[in-house]
Formats: sequence, C-alpha cells, structure tokens
Amino acid sequence: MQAVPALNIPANSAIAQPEFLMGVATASYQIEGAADEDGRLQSIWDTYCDEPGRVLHGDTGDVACDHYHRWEADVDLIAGLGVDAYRLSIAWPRVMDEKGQPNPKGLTFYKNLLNRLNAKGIQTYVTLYHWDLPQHLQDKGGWANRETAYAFAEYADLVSRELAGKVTAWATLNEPWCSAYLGYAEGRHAPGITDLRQATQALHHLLLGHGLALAKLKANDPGAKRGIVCNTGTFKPLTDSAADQDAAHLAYVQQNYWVFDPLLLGNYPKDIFRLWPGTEPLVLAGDMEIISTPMDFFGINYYFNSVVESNGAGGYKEAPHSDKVERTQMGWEVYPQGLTEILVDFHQRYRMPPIYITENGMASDDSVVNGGVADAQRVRFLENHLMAVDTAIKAGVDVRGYFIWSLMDNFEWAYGYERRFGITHVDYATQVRTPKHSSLAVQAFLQQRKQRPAD
Ligand code: IFM
Repeated sequence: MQAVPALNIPANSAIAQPEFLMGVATASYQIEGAADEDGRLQSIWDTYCDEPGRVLHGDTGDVACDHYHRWEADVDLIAGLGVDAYRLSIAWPRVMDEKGQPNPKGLTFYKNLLNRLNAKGIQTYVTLYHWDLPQHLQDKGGWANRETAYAFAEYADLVSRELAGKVTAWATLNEPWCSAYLGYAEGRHAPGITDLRQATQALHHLLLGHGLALAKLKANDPGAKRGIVCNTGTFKPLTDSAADQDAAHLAYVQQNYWVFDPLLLGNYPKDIFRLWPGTEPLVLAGDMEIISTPMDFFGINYYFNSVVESNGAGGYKEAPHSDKVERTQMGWEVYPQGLTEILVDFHQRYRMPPIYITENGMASDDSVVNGGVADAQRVRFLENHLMAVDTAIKAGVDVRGYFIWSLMDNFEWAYGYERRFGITHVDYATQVRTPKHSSLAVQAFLQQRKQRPAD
C-alpha cells in the first residue's frame, strides 16, 4: 500500500483559515442516471449521446453514477470528507413538464437531497442549468431562440419557489461559454451545431436568461446568494511575434471577456467581433441592463493554459502540444499560476463581487489497486492551485471559497466515462465508490484545519 501524500497548505495561508469555504462539486446529468424515471423528460444530452460518434465509446448518462438512487449514501460520503459545502445542479427536465408545470416527483428528489445536506450542516450551492436543456425547447431552436431565455426564467421561478430556504447560493448557469461555443460553434457538445452566428446569439440568450432568472431568485428566495459560474482560461503566444501575441490576446478575449464583459460591464468586447466579423447578436433595448444585474458572488472555473499562434488570417489556432509541460489525462497543461493570473486580471478589470472557485481539478487514468487509488498527481494539482488562490488573495482579490471538481468520477461529456475527474473512484459496473488518495488528503487537511486553535 502506498502512503497517502499530504496536502501541504501552510497554516498561515488564507486557505487554511476556517472561514475559507471548501467544497466538492458535481452536476445532474453527469451523476444522476435514472434518465427515464419519475417523469424526467428527454434532454439535449440524451439526444446527443444517442447520435453515433458524438460521445467516446458511445457512453450515455442513462445510468451514470446512479446518484438518483444512491443520493443518501453519497451525501454521507460528502459529509465524511468534512467539506463545508456541496455544489450540485438541478435537472430542468426532471422538475418541469412540457407545459411548464411542476413535476412533484423530480422536485421531491431535490428536496430530500437538500434536506439531508442541510441536516448535516453542509452548505448548498445549487446551479440551475448545467447543460441539460429539455429537448422540447431545443426542438424550437434551443438557446438560439430568445423564447428559451424566458422559459429559463419560468423554470428559475418554479424551482426557487419550491426550494426556497434550502439553498445557500443559487448559480443561474454553469459555463455559458461552453453551452454557446462548444454547443453551437464547434458542435462538440449538445446540441452539436456548428454555426458561429448562432453561437453569439445563443450566448446572448443564455445571459439574458441569467439576468431574468436573478430577479426570480431574488423575489422567491431573498435569503440566498445569487450568482453565475463561468469557465476561464489563460493563453500564451507560441512566439513573441506581434501576430502570435495578438492571437493569444484574441483567444483570451474569446474565452473570458466575451462572457465576463456583458455580465460585469454591460457590453460585449469589440475584439470578439474583430475575431468573428459579422456575428453580432441581435440585442434588444434593455437587454444589457438585465444581463449586467449585480450579483452576490461570481463563480469561476479554471482548469488549464493553452499555447496559441496566429492562424495567418487575423485569428488564432492552438499550437502543437509541447512535451515539456506537465499534462493531465485530458491533455490539458497544468498551470496553477494561470489561476492567480486570471483572478488578478479580473480584479483589475471589473468590480467583481466576492469570488468562489466553483470548479478546479483534473482527470487521471485512476484504478483501484489493493483497495486504494494512488492519484499523487491530483494531490499536487490541488495543493498548487489552492496556493495559487492564496497568492491572489494576498494580492487583494476577494476569493471566499474553492470547490473541487469533482466529488466522484462521472460522465465527462463527449469523453464519456474514460476521463476520471473524481477524488472518489467509481466502479461503473458495481457502483462501488472508493476514496482516492486525494480524497483522503483533503479529508485530513480539513480535519487538521478544524482542530487548529483559533489565533
Ligand atoms: O466536467 C466538466 C464540468 O461539467 C464543467 N466544467 C468542466 C468539467 C471538466 O471538463
């Protein structure tokens, strides 16, 4: 048996203080399974998975981690880690029927789940939309159709009325960039469309839906915090040529400012339409005010750095992968400093509300050996990224917490079950959960943190 490596976080760092929130995260489609149970409707990811060639090995979310049936034991698993908070998402197709009426069975699942978390003193960070759009809305154009923004507000209204008082913090959307760009421009995610013009319009409607939903959340559950979760990334130029530097700038704008600027400044960055001329979305009077409604917190997901070069046509392309940098099972470059860099950049560019790192983690090809899972790379990864957050806090950025992606291995979208992001190993044949060394290291760190006498 290999010894479990420790998470080395100095006692005087911000991360080691009890008020710094530590949590784990998951999302509905990635863990729940029970795709056809209790009146759940078809989602765009069910449809996408059924299309041959879309998802590695033809995997689907039909069973996933079977969390819909194992939620009680899974809450015990979370509680056993000693974390302060759990981030989950609600499946829209589970809780609302095609006519916009509540589905009591679906709602009961989330009520029970939240009650159990609350009873164990675990704060609940609930995302309304983590990509599982009901298929009937996609049939009318999905996020490219403005009506979907209004439908989302109705859904937010229903859910926040039903679950009011059980939620610590609501996030409207998870990673709208992925929904819009991967879903509508690259087609690597559901609904699998490849049309840039639709992508910019889809993003606009996602953000509009976000703003409209904030008002519903405020009216129905005023005691809970309200925010959004956005993915981010850093980009470095392959060379220091002006063309490559501009390429890295444009990639950064596309990944970050395209979404952050409308939310925090109330306008789209000009450079996004220099990169993609002629793709300006239709924006109606008043939209940008709704989109830039102030929030109580901002969730940031960060995973990796990319190296890009000019594509010779005023845009950028990914540079060939260097073998000199550390990578994860996803092929993503490990670059903890990037987390400090984006946090400091956003702090300087915007008036940010308090920030939570709502996702950070890595995939590795883990397996159970002699009852244990030795994922030393993940322990180092978590430690270095937590310390990158500490550096940002020391530089004046208001970061209040950090959620590990993910509580357990799960359905990694187009990569199916091959890519394992969990700190808990899942054997998909038996549904046995085995804590990886990273989970034991986090648990030990949190235990120590609780036991340390206050200064
Ligand atoms: O698994 C995803 C999650 O659903 C959204 N953020 C990135 C994770 C890893 O790719």
